[in-house]
Amino acid sequence: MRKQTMNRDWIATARTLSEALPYLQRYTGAIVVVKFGGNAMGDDSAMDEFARDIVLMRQVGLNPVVVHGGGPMINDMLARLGIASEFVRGKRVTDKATVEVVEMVLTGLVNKRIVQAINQQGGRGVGLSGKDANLMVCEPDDPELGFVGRPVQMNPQVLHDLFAAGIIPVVAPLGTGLGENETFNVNGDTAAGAIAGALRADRLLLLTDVPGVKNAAGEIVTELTPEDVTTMTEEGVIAGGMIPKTQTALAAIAEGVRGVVIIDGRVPNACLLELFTEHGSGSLIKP
Ligand code: X2W
Repeated sequence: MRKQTMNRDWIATARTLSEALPYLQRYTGAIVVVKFGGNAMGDDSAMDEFARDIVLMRQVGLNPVVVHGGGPMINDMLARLGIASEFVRGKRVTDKATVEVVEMVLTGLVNKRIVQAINQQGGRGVGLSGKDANLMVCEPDDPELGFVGRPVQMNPQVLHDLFAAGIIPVVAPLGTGLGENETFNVNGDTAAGAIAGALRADRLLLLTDVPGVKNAAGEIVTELTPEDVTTMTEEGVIAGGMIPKTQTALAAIAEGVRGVVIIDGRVPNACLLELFTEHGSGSLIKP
């Protein structure tokens, strides 16, 4: 039954949709890579809301790709199995036993949870990892880190094929090697940057649990250039956990990604706010 009452909320909803038109037009056909980190995942309702935003993007003519992490979920499973784990410069030291757990947790549990959430919202999500169709071929990143991979060869055709079929690809950050039977654990941000670069994506959205890049006064900077990022990093204003994100952004832009946005995935409808409103959200890094 259609409701006939006209209150402020409904009028505002219609207005929001109407105001989104130029943004919808701007992004038609655009490739948007969304990095969904383990810390941004939250509970079931946050997962459903994220999935709904992704399905909406696809519905209005964008080509979204989800690249996920799952560090906290890997930590939980390693603890249950009694396997100790440590991080060096933000990356997990990954021996043979650890890489098996990483692959099982990311491609098994986390990937399928996201795929299921997308499908429950009426999308067609299909999960894959960097091994599928040789999407992400890696070399060892650093001998100290064991089976941590650095993407050296990307084969993104499979993603274009999935876009053409109306499918939303959901990618777990595992890579295959140049040798036989190698499996590499790739940092989720690194994987998202490499995939966005290979696709020459219009946008890479890095969903995290902080509101964006802060300046020396502690205020969020809404727009910055790669040069600003370099200066702010040299000055120590960009520091700690933000460095891997901004470095991923710079690498992705160097490969032809048109803009990278660091946003707070905990904000409701963070992706929609960024793409379809004047307001935007987080920090946009763009040449
Ligand atoms: C990460 C992969 C998962 C990830 C790990 O083992 O935790 C490396 O550190 P978040 O949730 O995005 O942090 N890989 C090499 O990146 O998860």
